[in-house]
Amino acid sequence: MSDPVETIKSAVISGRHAEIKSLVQAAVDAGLDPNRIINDAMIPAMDVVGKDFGSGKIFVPEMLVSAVTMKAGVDLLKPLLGAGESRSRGTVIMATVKGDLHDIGKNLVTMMLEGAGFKVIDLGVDLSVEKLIEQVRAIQPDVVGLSALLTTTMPEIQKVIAELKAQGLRAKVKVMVGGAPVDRAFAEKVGADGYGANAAEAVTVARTLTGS
Ligand code: B1M
Repeated sequence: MSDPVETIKSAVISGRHAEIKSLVQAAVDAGLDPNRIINDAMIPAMDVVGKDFGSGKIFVPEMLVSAVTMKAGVDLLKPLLGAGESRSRGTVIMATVKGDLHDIGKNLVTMMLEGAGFKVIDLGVDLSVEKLIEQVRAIQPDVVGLSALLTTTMPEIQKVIAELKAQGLRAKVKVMVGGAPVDRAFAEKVGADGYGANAAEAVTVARTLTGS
């Protein structure tokens, strides 16, 4: 029998979106931990896809089909991951910054935070500084979570933090940042309150920031 982790990883890499739900369901039925399916199969698959794209082996359409395949698998797992705590640990708004359409990582962080008991308001992708500020005013979250996947969009994080300061909102909200090109040094440099290297770490950081 083939290893379900390897089978799912290979399905995401080759973008076999019609098959993914039945493969993931079979793995769940066989008792595989949903976190393992995401962490050991799907995320490493996207790393392979990224490397293949970077080396010119595949192009944007293939990368997109892999992303769609991963999303279909994650959607199936979502209810299983969200069965966590019932009391709210605080409110988080999540968004990818302006110019950035990569939302798989943000969606995973959102799911994990929800599973850990946070109320999460997902504002989607490509959020302008102005829109974010407007939402911070309206929602008054405990934490603003910003995700950036492109080196060209990372500076948007700094712009959001600067505007929060300029609008007198910085002391009222914690800022957590993440995304593949973002690291702790960058987070510190731009004055974020926390940095999560992955979705699980994001939960720990959010709990620390909210004291929950
Ligand atoms: Co794009 N892309 N892409 N892409 N893409 C990358 C990021 C790239 C590294 C690929 C490469 O060249 N090797 C490269 C960026 C290079 C750079 O900036 N230096 C790249 C490029 C160049 C582009 C385009 C410019 C390509 C083009 O059009 N020529 C274009 C830009 C579009 C735009 O945003 N304006 C583009 C487009 C796309 C698709 C639309 C086709 C698709 C995205 C679909 C979607 O998201 N709905 C796509 C994909 C799939 C990727 C790769 C292959 C995979 C990203 C991903 O989903 N990873 C990516 C290569 C790679 O990263 N290996 C690549 C899996 C995901 C679970 O990980 O998002 O890192 P990640 O999230 C992690 C952590 O980072 C962390 O937790 C998550 C879970 O563990 N995290 C946080 C994320 N956000 C967080 C927030 C937090 C805390 C933790 O707190 C708030």
